[in-house]
Amino acid sequence: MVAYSLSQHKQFLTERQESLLAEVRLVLEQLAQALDRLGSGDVAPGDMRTLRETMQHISELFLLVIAGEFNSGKSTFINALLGANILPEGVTPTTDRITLLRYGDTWQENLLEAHLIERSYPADVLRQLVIVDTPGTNAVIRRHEELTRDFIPRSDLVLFTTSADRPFTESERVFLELIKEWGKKIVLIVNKIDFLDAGEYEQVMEFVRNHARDVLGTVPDVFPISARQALRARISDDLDLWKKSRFADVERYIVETLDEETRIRFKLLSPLGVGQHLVKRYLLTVETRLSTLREDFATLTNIDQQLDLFKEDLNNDVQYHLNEIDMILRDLEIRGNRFFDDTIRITRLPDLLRREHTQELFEREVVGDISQQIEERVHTLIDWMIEKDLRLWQSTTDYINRRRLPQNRDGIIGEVGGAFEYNRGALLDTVGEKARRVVESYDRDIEARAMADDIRASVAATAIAEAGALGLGALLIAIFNGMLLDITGIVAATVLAIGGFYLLPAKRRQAKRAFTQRIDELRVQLRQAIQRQFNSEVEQSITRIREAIGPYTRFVRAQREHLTGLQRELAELDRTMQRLRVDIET
Ligand SMILES: Nc1nc2c(ncn2[C@@H]2O[C@H](COP(=O)(O)OP(=O)(O)O)[C@@H](O)[C@H]2O)c(=O)[nH]1
Ligand SMILES: [Mg+2]
Repeated sequence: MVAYSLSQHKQFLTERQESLLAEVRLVLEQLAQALDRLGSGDVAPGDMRTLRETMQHISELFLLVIAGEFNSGKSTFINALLGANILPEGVTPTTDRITLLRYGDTWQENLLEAHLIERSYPADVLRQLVIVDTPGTNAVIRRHEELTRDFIPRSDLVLFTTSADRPFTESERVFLELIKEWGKKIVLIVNKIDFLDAGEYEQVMEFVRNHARDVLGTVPDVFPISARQALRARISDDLDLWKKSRFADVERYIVETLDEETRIRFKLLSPLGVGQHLVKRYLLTVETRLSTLREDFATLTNIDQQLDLFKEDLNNDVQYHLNEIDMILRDLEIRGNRFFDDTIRITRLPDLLRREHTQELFEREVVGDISQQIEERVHTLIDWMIEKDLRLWQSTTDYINRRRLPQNRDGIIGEVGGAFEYNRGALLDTVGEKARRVVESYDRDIEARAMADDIRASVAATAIAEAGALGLGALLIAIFNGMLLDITGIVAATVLAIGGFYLLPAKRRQAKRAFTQRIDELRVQLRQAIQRQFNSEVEQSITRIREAIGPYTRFVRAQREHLTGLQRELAELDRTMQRLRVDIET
């Protein structure tokens, strides 16, 4: 096998071509790395293979690919070009393989891949290029279409044949679009013009040009020919028929226009076309994912805002209820002072001496149901908080579930969705499931009891240490008893010595002052304890929700960073390739 290639032609490459070649290699290498980073499950294996093949292919001989619908005359065209019946022609699609024709001193045949055969033949035109015969596009024989399609990225120039008797079919249009997507140079061949009279000929050419412009954006070189006439003319040396075949133009194009310099230029452009096509494709993947992530992020922001709102709401409510508790304590203070005014008097001396009776009075008139009143307030808060906590879990579950709904995955499942969509889906399933279970098993009573216990313990531990587990009423009575002892001591003294009388008003004042002071302390301590406890309950509840959705949050953050980086990188590669393209073209 004689291999002519860009690298083996190195002595013919100018310094500039050398450096462009190095740049093309580098940018493709960078693209391969970027696609690797996108994740193995996220890049279609075919695309990775195509990229690798393209990189290898840079150093191979110029590849001229003949594509077009089955029976449009591709094989006949190549035979005419080589001047011999090298390839089988026929109206039935007999071969489902691609044939590579290379220069060789002798006729040889090698099977390269399952559907790729290589033949050598001593035709001069093959010294410069490898000509590829494809089975063609054919809606009926899918396999042919696949084979041809997979081969397109490797080509450096595509000669696209359409048959003049059925020019530009729908499947040809689709196929041309594909060739264009890979950034390939295209030349159009309108074959079998021997079928047409002059009028038809103009019509067909007009039709082909218009459609080519629609699909490609520009009108490519179009060569109307009769391959069959050209082949016959070649074999029988029939000059008239040769002229009729109009084959000379296309041959000149291949042999002369496609000179060494042009071939090198196309050869350098070809991998860029592949690279840019892949960049576009995966930029789209990245963008689709980023837009999914943007919505995910919005969902997380919503959940966050809810949590903040919950905190704020609860804080307001706690303040309100604390003020109410203040009022209760203020009333207590007023009642207490009145009680001291009423009871610490000479006229009440007999009562004062009956301590138990006085204590009962104090309990009834001053203490009353103050414990229950305060507890009620606290319970209202607890109930509010439990309700709100449950509702937070419910709406979090709803938010998560909305992100797992199948319609959110539309258009991104399958090839493009890849590992990203799979991981994201699995994650949302787990997180959503967990949140749902919390909601389902939420027991308000148990939660409320636990919270009440916490608050009681906290109040007992910090606010009113003396009270221990006795509760507020008991505490107040204990305080009162302390004062009462003091006062009864005075009362006893009063009975024994006249001088004690004068002490009584002072003692009353002192008792009132002390009582007020104790109530103030109580108020401050209660306020602090309740506030602290509720704050910590809110934090706990928020932390629990944050932890539950944590894996999702982390996924969204990490992926967003990762994909934003890749997006920048791919866009940069695209710019580099665009610049290289311009460099090569000029
Ligand atoms: N009339 C006419 N028939 C042609 C021409 N070129 C090829 N054919 C015939 O069209 C059929 C298909 O040709 P072939 O080269 O096998 O087409 P392929 O399937 O595209 O390779 C064969 O019978 C050829 O003889 C042409 O220029 N004019
Ligand atoms: Mg054929």
